[in-house]
Amino acid sequence: MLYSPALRRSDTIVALSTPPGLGAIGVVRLSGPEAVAVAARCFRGHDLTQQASHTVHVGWFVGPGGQPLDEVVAALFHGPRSYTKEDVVELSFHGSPYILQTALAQLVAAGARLAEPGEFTLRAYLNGRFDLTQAEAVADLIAADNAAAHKLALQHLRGGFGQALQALRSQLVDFAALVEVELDFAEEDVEFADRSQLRALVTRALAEVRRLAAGFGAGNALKHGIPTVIVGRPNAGKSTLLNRLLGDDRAIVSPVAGTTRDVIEDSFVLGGYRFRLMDTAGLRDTTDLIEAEGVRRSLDRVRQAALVLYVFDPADEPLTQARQALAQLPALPDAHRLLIANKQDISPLAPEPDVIRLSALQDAALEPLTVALTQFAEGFQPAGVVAANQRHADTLGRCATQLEAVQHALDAGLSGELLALDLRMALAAIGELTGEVSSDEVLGAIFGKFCIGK
Ligand SMILES: Nc1nc2c(ncn2[C@@H]2O[C@H](COP(=O)(O)OP(=O)(O)OP(=O)(O)O)[C@@H](O)[C@H]2O)c(=O)[nH]1
Ligand SMILES: [Mg+2]
Repeated sequence: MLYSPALRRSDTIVALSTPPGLGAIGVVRLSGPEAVAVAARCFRGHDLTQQASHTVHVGWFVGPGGQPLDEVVAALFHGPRSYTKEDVVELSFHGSPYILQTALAQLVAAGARLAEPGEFTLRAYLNGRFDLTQAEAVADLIAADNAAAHKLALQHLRGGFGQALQALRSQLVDFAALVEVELDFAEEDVEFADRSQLRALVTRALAEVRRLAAGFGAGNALKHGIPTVIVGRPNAGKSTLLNRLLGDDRAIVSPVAGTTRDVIEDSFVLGGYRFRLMDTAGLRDTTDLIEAEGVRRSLDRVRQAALVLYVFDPADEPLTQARQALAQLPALPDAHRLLIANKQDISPLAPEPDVIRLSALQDAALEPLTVALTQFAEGFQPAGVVAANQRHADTLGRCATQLEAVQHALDAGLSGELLALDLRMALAAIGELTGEVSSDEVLGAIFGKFCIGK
């Protein structure tokens, strides 16, 4: 869906802001120039059009045929001191789907239009309440289902992400203007824009863009779960461990070596962090085609994981061999590797500093492992604010390319015209990130993902 915000911003919009279905309370929200007037038309009590901002009023909402529908509380927020910076009215009803549907229809009849998904937040953005990365953070905040994702969204909502770039962008704008002025004096061969200062600024912007982009993997992992793979030889108890961590009988467990063939994936939250856990086929040389494919897939997951859990049964695989196998796995250079000696109830191992010993089958709590997992997650937190979604990562990539082009233009002493062009493109890329430069298409893609009423 494409937005044409300019056409629609004069509309007064209405939507249910609480989840559909039965609830103690259901909130219907109005925003726009006619918000108070529309609400007042359906409200018996104080004349809402005569009340001060930031006040609440108890009264009756009048339904079809002038019949009272429900006793409600109306909260008034006059723009710009509201979420959308427009006049906003929030009506709290008893949470009956019948009442709420009827009320919505009544408010539409009284002059409001049903809101599109994310339209309240779109307006807040268009009215300058926050930049685009903050608007996106509102959606992330609502979707956050663990403490780490919540913290990340909150950082973005506070504006940490856009602000640093906005500051750099406005300095670059000044330089771009100076370079363009030079073009007007091309004959006279003057330089208004100090090239070494410009270079330092571009270097700083590039460093910031790269830092934000580098954190994307971590930011994304915190949102969707830290990719954690369980590997080891067949029968080591990998699937048993997965089931225990998930608290669910997700994977088939059997004494037959080679039970798991495909990757089994699910996520769980531990200590406020989400882990995306993958159980894999046991690693061994095999002539069985299907099992060999399973092993190939296991190694594929190892290559993508931030955390590799190597499970072994000391009775089947001596410690030194397990250590070696773990070290030889094709994991990412910064992936964290943990060695887990399983089946301690039947094949006990003496304590070793690099080994977590447990019995996935017997232990009431998997304490040493859960402690290690939480510790890892804490250390995994990216420093400062980082890119959190694919759009940010893509746009940051383009910013970096454009800034590198500016750097190159400066190094090569290219003409003012070319430099000005590169600068303009770099500015456009940064502006796209913060929303200073935005197209309806971008806005549609972002706000279309919101729920209605936000
Ligand atoms: N005694 C004991 N048995 C265990 C423990 N963990 C797993 N087992 C048993 O070991 C056998 C293999 O367990 P699985 O979880 O299927 O092993 P796996 O590593 O997933 O095996 P594959 O899928 O074949 O690679 C099953 O019979 C489990 O019940 C444990 O801590 N103690
Ligand atoms: Mg298995």
